[in-house]
Amino acid sequence: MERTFLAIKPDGVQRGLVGEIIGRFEAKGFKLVGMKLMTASRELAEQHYGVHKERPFFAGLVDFITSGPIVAMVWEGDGVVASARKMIGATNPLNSEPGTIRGDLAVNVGRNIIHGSDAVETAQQEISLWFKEEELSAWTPSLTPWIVE
Ligand code: IDP
Ligand code: MG
Repeated sequence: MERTFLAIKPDGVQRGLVGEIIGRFEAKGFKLVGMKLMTASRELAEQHYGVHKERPFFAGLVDFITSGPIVAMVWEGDGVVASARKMIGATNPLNSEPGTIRGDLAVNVGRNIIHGSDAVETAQQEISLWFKEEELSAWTPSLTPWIVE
């Protein structure tokens, strides 16, 4: 079953948006399989954003993402990687459609409140970077037959 890595960034936690954001993925019908509140080390953040290491915003991004607790999560469901990206919205919140998390709740690219994996393969790498296998729960929500055929 497809899984994605989502993280509510320090700005989302500081702004009290954890429940609002998690609620959207719950209400959609995806399944939460892992979650922890944690402050990322520099090493972890640099690995996570390694693809951006030559970009001018890299150092500031790592400073920001390690500046306080984040909510790291793994969500599961058919098509969850692409669907979560749609629910999150464009990278720059000023370009994110209303109805998306960034479109509804943020205004600045450096404070865009949530991360979501951009592809199935990236998701697998990010999940193993952030979580140990035993931190993930395989479970069957009793509502599943009312959400998926
Ligand atoms: P994504 O989070 O939508 O996948 P990416 O292009 O992968 O966007 O960039 C990773 C993160 O780097 C963004 O979510 C944002 O926090 C930060 N970022 C991207 N572009 C800029 C920028 O131009 N200025 C400041 N921060 C940026
Ligand atoms: Mg990205």
